[in-house]
Amino acid sequence: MADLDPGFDATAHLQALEAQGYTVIPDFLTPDRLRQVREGLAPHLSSHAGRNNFEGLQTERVYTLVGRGRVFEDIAEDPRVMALLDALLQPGYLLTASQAICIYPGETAQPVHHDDVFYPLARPRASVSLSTIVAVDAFTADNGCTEVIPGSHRWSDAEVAGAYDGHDADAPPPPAMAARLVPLLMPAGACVVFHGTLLHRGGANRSSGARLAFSNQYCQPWARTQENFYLGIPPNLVRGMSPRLQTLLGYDILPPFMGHVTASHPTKALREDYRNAVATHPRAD
Ligand SMILES: O=C(O)CCC(=O)C(=O)O
Repeated sequence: MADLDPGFDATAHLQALEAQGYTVIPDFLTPDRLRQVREGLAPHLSSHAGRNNFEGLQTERVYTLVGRGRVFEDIAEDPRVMALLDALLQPGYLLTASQAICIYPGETAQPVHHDDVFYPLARPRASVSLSTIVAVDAFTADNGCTEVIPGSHRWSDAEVAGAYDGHDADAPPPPAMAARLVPLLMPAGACVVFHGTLLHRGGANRSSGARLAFSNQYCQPWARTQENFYLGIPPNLVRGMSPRLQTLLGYDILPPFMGHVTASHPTKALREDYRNAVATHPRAD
């Protein structure tokens, strides 16, 4: 993992996260990194669309992004994001989702939601996850930029009622809730980091160009992840990843013994000579 830039003011970002539920790192990706991201994504785009109003019928998502190239591996363990997560999540936190989101012209606004809605824990509460969204195209007022409700990370269950809860992706948000959304206008390369409890949505794309972004999301080490990376990323790929990234993907023990593989450390299962202990089962071939 690269070293933490000494100019990065983690304290100021943590204060913003505490106060408003989100913070923006404006210079997150260099122009060269942005170029690598575009090149890495190009082969996976222009082939499909979302399946419902949440994924976006005029939106293209590329899941399991972290497994699709070295540049995405590096970004998933960016030291600035890690510094913020180290302060907000327990050691051993996990990558829970990693996807590109390309919102095409004509897309309507996504349902207002918060990203850790599927953990059945009463609000207000601490977030179980934190999300990042990186603008690959600049986020403008009309191209589908992310919209957030500042301070909503503190809202109670009653206050978030009417937001998307995983059931009806076509239901509009309560007008009073929608009125509080503010657009995140960000230059290409900027990254917003926000609490999993913060209400937000992808905006409508009323422009003539696509809005490309990607999102890595991280959760507490005891929470179930959205993406099943054990099956989604072949073990021979994970074997070549950094120890830090392997931990983010769940190849580590949460003390005292969560995550063991037949009583062994999970990285042993990544070794080329690993022999699965139940491989003698007649149905294992
Ligand atoms: O694309 C965006 O700006 C937001 C997407 C989002 O919040 C989601 O898909 O969960």
